Amino acid sequence: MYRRVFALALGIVALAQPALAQVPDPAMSTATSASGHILMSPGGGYESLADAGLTITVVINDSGGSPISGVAADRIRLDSSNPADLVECAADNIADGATDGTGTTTFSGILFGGGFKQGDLRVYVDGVAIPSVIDIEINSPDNDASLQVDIVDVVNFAADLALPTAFRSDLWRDDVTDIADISVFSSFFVDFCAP
Ligand SMILES: [Ca+2]
Ligand SMILES: [Ca+2]
Repeated sequence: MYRRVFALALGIVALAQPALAQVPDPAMSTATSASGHILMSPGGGYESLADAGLTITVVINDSGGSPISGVAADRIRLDSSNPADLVECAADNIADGATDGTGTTTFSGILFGGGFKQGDLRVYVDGVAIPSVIDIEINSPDNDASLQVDIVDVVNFAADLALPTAFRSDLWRDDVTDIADISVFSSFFVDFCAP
């Protein structure tokens, strides 16, 4: 009887070990991309990360540094190092797909949401940040991150036009807030998250 219980216990340990080895360890994982700027809007910016040359490559490893395949896309999210800076539409700004046999996935799509952050983004796995700094600047016509481009954003945008440079409203990113930014803002007015 005792021998059978012991054998059963060994079997449980043997089953448990591979599962433990497959827990993502953000500190052992990496996220890399080129530096640059991209516009985000609740209904989607006008270009994808890939089109902007800013595809983010993520490699997810366990605590031993071994890659983990099959980590679902919705467990891997892109956000600011201070998540309050950017507000994403529900279920958006997740990885392109699950990690492959080398633990790798990418972010290459259009971003959906509001707010602004001048670089210092992170990729989060199960809510924990990978330490790698993603140097991508994001701003949005939804400058107050309410997930709707409305009159509040117009007031903020108009105030910024009086300033020589205001990253929040430099939507056509060239270090100047001018007619080009007005054109971009106007094209996204009343934009909102897809239901
Ligand atoms: Ca808004
Ligand atoms: Ca500009």
